[in-house]
Amino acid sequence: MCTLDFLNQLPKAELHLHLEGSLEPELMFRLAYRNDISLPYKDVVALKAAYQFANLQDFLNLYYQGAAVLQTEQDFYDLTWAYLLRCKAQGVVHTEPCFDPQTHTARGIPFDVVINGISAALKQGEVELGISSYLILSFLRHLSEDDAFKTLEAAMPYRDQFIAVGLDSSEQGNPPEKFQRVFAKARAEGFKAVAHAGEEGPPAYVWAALDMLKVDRIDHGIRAYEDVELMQRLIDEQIPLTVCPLSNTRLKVFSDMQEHTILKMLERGVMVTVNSDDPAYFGGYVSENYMALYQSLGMTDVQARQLAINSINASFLPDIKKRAIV
Ligand code: ES4
Ligand code: ZN
Repeated sequence: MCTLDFLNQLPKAELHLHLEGSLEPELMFRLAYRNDISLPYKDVVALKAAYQFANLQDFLNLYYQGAAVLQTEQDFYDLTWAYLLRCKAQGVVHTEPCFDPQTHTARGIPFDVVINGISAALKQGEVELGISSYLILSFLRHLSEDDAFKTLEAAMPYRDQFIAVGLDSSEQGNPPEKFQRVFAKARAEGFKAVAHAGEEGPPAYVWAALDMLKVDRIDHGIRAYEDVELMQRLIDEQIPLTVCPLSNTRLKVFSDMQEHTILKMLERGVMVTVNSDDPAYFGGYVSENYMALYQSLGMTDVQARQLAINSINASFLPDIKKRAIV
């Protein structure tokens, strides 16, 4: 069996995936045409050529521009369904994707259009593809906490359609503590919590996500490697990190995949997992992220299996469902 076949058949969970970041250029053009929106690129080739990023903000600018083609419930359905088909092809049996409601409500798209389109596809994915899922509602950290509170309030009538809140977008200068009260409110309402931290930001942001937001998982978290005490805490408390190798190299967090520390963290006993983040922009879905670790870091099959087991164990699935998979 070749490596890619081995990876694709390993039962995996994906725990860090922005649905808006799974918008492939071909679908972006199709939706732009369908909604009579003009894109500032003449074709898919020109758009893909623009996917050269010096840092996170560079990427976010294009990501928000691309998301503007999403207008109707059908658009959100089509986006989510296309992602689920990729999951099916790659052995992702459970997924916990996130979405950014504020990216859409700020453009006048009603909250219910966004969440109902996504939820319908996720439900269909369970029935037709056998892929279970829990949705995560992410707040944009470059906006105010007040805006996040309004978003949470708008989401409450749909509370059965998502399991957790998250925090994403521009990290530097927008520390976790800015969202301490809205995360406390969300947790009091029974939601789980995750947050991007230690992607570009310092280890202090990972500490703050744990101590002030009281998150269940850290998205990225790779810069925790710089802080000995923090590494020990992650190990002792088995706090999951949802790492995204291709994202980290495309956004220049690591200059080269050979510099990536994910396997060092794994060998130290950190609960790391492999995820694709924004696969349409970073060059691959979850299996391509595993492949990059084989090719650049000499990952073994034993390590790949452990990463897949970690992904199931770090999910929000109940223990009985975890045990049925691993
Ligand atoms: C994101 Cl890679 C990344 N980091 C922070 N926020 C994001 N939103 C979408 N992708
Ligand atoms: Zn992310």
